[in-house]
Amino acid sequence: MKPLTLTRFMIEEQRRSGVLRPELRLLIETVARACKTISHSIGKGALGEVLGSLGSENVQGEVQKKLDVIANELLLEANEWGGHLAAMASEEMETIHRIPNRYPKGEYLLLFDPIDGSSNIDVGLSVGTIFSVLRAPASASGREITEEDFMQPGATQVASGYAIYGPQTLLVLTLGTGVYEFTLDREVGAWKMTDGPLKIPAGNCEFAINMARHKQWSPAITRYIDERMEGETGPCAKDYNMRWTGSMVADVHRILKRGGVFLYPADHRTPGKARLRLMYEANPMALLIEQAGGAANNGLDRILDILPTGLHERVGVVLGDKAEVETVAAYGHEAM
Ligand code: AHM
Ligand code: MG
Repeated sequence: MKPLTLTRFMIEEQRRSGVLRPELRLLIETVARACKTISHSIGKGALGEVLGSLGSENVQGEVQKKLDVIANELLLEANEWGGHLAAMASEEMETIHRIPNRYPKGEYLLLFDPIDGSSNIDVGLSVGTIFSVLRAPASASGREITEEDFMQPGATQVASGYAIYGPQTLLVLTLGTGVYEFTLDREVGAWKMTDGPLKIPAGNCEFAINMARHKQWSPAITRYIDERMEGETGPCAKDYNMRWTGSMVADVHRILKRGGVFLYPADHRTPGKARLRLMYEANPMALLIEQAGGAANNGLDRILDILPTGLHERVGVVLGDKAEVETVAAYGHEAM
């Protein structure tokens, strides 16, 4: 049987659920189209003069790569004129991007990390684009959208996903009814379903963490990792493997397909200090992971319940195999 295209999958989903609105379908199609263009630029590598840094810094004080800026512009341009969005926010921009007055406005809010795992760009390893879709609050109708309108817990996301630019270009998507994977068929330019609904395989003894940051870990995270490092003769009675790519999309994708757990804990020594961003990374990934039968917390509490207080807020992240993620939270609560 021929694989379903992304377009057909969403049209059938719209008929089946009666909940998926045509505007949301168009929005996802537009994001997916922009990801195709980003994939094309990344694929050219050094030949397309898209590698390297720009010499500028983003709002978080990180050096911007050329591709960070190219991908950000592509996503903004692609999504501005379609009429389904009220505003956008990006890891690369200080504040929100309102839809210009020359275009009609819709009810959705789009958030994205245009290139996640930027440190991998120049060495030709996997990077991705992560996105999250919220609905603008009803109270925002007829007035200008503000940052405050984005301050909604991740549980209210109506869709999230990522594109991963690796050996193949893949799109992994949830509309709140399971997680589906699409592969870009470069010859015809279409996204075709290649897996789904994805279910995280339970019991895979594998963790992904940046070990070099162990001084930042809380006693609970240290306990969790130490126990797993003890292997077969330790309390887990199993040998664990470690994997770390420095690219969240790649690490999360591996977990969705093969199981295991991903941890980027907050810095235990400084309240509020963490690496990953709640709204561009933690929330969209947490929705995908939960939809695939896994769990996601900040070391203690469910990520999707956190009420954001700022667009660029950072948060500790533990996600993947439900039993493992719950163990981390149990150790965290015990240590309090
Ligand atoms: P980025 O969006 O600026 O690329 O940063 C996020 C990335 C994640 O993809 C990854 O999990 C993490 O940063 C890697 O951090 P580290 O440099 O500590 O390995
Ligand atoms: Mg990122």
